[in-house]
Amino acid sequence: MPCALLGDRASGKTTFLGLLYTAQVKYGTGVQDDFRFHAPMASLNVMSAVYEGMKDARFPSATLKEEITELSFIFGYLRRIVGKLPYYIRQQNWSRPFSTLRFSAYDVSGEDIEEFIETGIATRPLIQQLLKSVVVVVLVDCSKMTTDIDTPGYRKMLRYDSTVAKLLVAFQTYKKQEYEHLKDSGIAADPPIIYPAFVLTKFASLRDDVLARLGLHRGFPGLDDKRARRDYAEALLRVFVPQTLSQIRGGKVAGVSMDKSEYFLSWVRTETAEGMDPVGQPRIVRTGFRPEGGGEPDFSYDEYVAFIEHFRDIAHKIPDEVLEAEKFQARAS
Ligand SMILES: Nc1nc2c(ncn2[C@@H]2O[C@H](COP(=O)(O)OP(=O)(O)O)[C@@H](O)[C@H]2O)c(=O)[nH]1
Ligand SMILES: [Mg+2]
Repeated sequence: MPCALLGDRASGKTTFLGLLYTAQVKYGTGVQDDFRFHAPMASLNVMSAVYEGMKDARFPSATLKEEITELSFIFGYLRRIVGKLPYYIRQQNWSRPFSTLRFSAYDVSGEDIEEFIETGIATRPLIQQLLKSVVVVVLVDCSKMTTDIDTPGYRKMLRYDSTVAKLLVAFQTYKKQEYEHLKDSGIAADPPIIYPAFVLTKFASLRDDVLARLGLHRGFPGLDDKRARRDYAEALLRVFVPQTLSQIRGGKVAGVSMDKSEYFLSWVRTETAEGMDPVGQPRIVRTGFRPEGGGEPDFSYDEYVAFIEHFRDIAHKIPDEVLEAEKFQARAS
């Protein structure tokens, strides 16, 4: 299943992928034998390089231009029925008994997407691939959240919001057309659903005056209280990405519905020089650090595990009709 990870430039996409890789290494080597993480060589190299850098207290250097290599990865979740299959079959090919989600990261401020938003014409392969996505994860950069609406960061946030909202409408319109094609060719399909999620990146950079203005306390609610998490996250998103939030909360467009969204945090603990504004790149705080190496970045590990687990249900739920649609697309092109 194609899935999209949308982020603005410097919103923390590369860092997110590096942390996801880190979390997955830790999680996957634990008792979790029913989860698989897979990535093309180029992406895996980037993610593990980011991880190695973080073990050295460094963030990835900011991406100034569009990413040359496309970053992507696959989540695989063991299907429940597989328990009944003999061991030797299970061993044959992991992609079969696993439900998989194929994520690609997109720089929303990149040329291809800008052109698509202006013209509405989806000729570029990247855009066609993007529109096929069934899952949409929107990264929102908390360091750009400010009560001062006269800043470049705030203006960038508004522009990002408008672009993502337009993309969401385009997803729905595309899904609707795909559904009509299927029906016309005699394939019985359920009305399409899009599965959205938000990741609040650089959460530790969220400013106290922003929280105070919105009447929010400092701590984000824990993973066991989904409702409180949604309320907290939406209080922020309603102010900083209002159009995107209303697309996601707005229900159906062109008969295509949005599933209930989930909200996740990403943060990395950084060293702060007391009484001074940090100069240059912040240094990452590590746990279990030893001078000879081996420290791990201190980050929101539990949130990443929750992110991985959230998509388990979705991966199993995505109906076979979507697979049919993929086959249909393959034949048509
Ligand atoms: N303090 C803090 N800074 C972050 C975090 N994530 C990213 N950054 C900063 O934001 C910059 C851009 O992040 P990056 O992941 O490269 O963004 P991308 O352009 O969307 O791939 C990094 O160089 C860091 O300085 C975070 O969790 N905390
Ligand atoms: Mg990047």
